[in-house]
Amino acid sequence: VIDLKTILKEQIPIRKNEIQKIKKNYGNKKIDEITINSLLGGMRGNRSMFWRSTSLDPNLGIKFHGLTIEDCQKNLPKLPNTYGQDEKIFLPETMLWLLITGEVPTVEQAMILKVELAKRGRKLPDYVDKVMSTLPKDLHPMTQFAIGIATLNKDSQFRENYEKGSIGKADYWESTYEDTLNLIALLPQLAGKVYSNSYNNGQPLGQFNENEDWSYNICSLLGMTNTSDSMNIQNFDDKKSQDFVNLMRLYTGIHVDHEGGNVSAHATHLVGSALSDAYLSYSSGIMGLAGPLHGLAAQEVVRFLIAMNSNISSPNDKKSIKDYLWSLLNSHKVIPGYGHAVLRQTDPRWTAMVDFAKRHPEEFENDKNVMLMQNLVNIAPGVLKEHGKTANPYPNVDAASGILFYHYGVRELLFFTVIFGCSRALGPLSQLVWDRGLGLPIERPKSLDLKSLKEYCD
Ligand code: FAM
Repeated sequence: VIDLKTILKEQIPIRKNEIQKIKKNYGNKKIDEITINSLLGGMRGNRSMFWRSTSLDPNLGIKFHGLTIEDCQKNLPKLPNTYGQDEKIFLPETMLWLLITGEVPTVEQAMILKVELAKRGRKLPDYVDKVMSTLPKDLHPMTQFAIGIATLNKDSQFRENYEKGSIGKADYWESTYEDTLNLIALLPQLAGKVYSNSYNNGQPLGQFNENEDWSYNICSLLGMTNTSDSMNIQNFDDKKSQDFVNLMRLYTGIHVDHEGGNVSAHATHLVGSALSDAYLSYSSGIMGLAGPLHGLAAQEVVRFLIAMNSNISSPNDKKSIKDYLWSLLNSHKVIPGYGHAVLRQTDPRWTAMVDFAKRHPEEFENDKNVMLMQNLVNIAPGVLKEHGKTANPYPNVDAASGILFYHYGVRELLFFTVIFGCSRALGPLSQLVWDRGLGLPIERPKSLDLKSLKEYCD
């Protein structure tokens, strides 16, 4: 079978049956205990959520249906006639197939999905364009993005069918699938619209090319390719243009999901559990991604690297770097890009981004910020260990990602998170389709008031 929807149609009853059997036979089995610390501590570590496709291993990092990032780089197929394709980088379209089906697509399957997404993404509906054009140019890019996504719910097939009463519970997944694919397909257009609104007086910087892939279209709509689709605002030559598109494919391919408990994924899942459609659900995810403890970290790292470079004589000056880090820690600040709530080793997403820089030495050899970013990994973990507080002294993904985009000219730090938001749609929305397919119920944990909490404290 080569069509994603047909595969899904076959898989859903099998998996639904499996889940029903698990519920029936093991429904009362204990998985975890809730402590007062977890109740008051952001539910850290509570195993209380079903997330079908990805799981975060503290040492190996994120796994997509059991595949690490390295496995995905090796196994996800490369597609013929792809602009400037880099052999080590997969297209997010292939990842989307993996997330939804649990299987690595064939080249043919991935091609069909790529073409289908490009078709669905070719035009932002006029009413969305209009709504977004009226937004103040200085409205936060993530607010614009969330508004654009929520506005699309006018076209939600799920919402319309539900209102008409024309579908039953067993059919919900099908229109959710349609909404999901339409939304993902339109994200390059929405990101381009936000970028031109915020930084180019609303004038388009590029146009959508139906023959190209999803990440290429993000770049061309930002005006950042040297092809005829784009204004080429950075004056890229062929190599730089292709490298930038590959950086975008890499970034948007590995940020798709980080299991279910992170704020953007959990928010999408929670809102979706009320049968809100894919557009409303994911615009809530975007609102969460906009928070400084979640999606904004990459921009903090860029600020930190630039500030440090202007305070030290050279990015190779180990002693000054060490002193700078201690001065941060001694003034009770954190070292941005280091540490993680779950990971206990270097984030393999960081490794993949740094590997990109290492494979393009001629591009980055004179970039002081990228040099500093690479040197820090040999210094910051030692300092953090000596400091003695951090559970994980190693770099997380944000330590590398922002500064690479910055290098290519994306200098509008507030915009980084919009690119993150394009990528993050793929995981939580795949889950939403399965939430409907499996008929998962509305989320409704029990909360405790202070009086009840105190009753546990005797
Ligand atoms: N620099 C200095 N101190 C740090 C630190 C860092 N990079 N990471 C953790 N700590 C401190 C932390 O503040 C806490 O101190 P207190 O006991 O005084 O509150 C202590 O070490 C124990 O924290 P933890 O258990 O190791 O980390 P948490 O799970 O509480 O927090 C992070 C995890 C990511 C919020 C934290 O490591 C941090 O603030 N890192 C720097 C900011 C950053 O890079 N954020 C990006 C996270 C990224 F992965 C993402 O989600 N986008």
